[in-house]
Amino acid sequence: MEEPMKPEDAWGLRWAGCGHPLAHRYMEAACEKRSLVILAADLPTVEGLVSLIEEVGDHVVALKTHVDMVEGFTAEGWDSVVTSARDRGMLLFEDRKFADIGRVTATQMAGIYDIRSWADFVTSHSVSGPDIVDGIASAWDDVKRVGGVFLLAQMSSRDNLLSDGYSSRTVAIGEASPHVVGFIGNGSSPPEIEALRSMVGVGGMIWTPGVNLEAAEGVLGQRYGHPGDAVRAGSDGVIVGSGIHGSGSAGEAARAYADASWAALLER
Ligand code: BMP
Repeated sequence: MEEPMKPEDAWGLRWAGCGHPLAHRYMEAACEKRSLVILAADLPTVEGLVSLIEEVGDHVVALKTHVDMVEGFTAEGWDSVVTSARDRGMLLFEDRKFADIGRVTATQMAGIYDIRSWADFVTSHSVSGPDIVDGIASAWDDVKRVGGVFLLAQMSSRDNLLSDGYSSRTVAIGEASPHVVGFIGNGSSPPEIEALRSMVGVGGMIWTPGVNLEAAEGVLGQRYGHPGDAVRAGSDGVIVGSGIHGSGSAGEAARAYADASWAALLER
């Protein structure tokens, strides 16, 4: 196997600019797999998730989950998903999109799914203000783990309410917190990603859903752009769901997204 590229060479300013240790873990893993793919593993069963992880493991850097989507959830079943992802070198990213006050959010990190005990990253809205981030971080503190928060600065769904002003205030909340590792941007629109990158500067991750190699539109208002265009516009991670799990061969699709995203990183 080829030697992985040094992360400082592949990532340039982003490596030095993103001080969070989990951002560094992500960038290192991306170099090992030559991929910026975050798999949106939107499947309803543990068995389906584990077999998808096994199929795409070589090309996926982080596993994005919606744990509350799993039918018949049990802690043991979920543990097999977590173990399988970790065995294949993936970081775990729970797309919980927290939005409550800080105190309640801290309790939602525990509870039945105990997100704080296995997730390396979570998503959060910023609509309730900055304290939500401290609520999330306090839950990780309680189990002596470190995690990183991605704030939703933009969305890929049509007619969403996240205006430019909302995005820039979200970025300001993120910049003020050591727990925020980056932002979710709209992967379907390179100009929007460029605008977000200019707000964020070099020192924050931008990960983008709304990415597909074939489709321009998804169901129920989802919009798509090309993974290479997203990365060239300033995205550091392409979040891909149906483009991989909905294709005839998930393994081959994951490789295609990995190749497109990695080539674009090396171009920029
Ligand atoms: P797909 O590639 O199948 O359209 O899936 C996209 C994934 O990204 C979903 O899991 C969804 O929850 C998430 N997502 C999104 O599509 N747009 C956003 O603005 C934010 C998201 O988290």
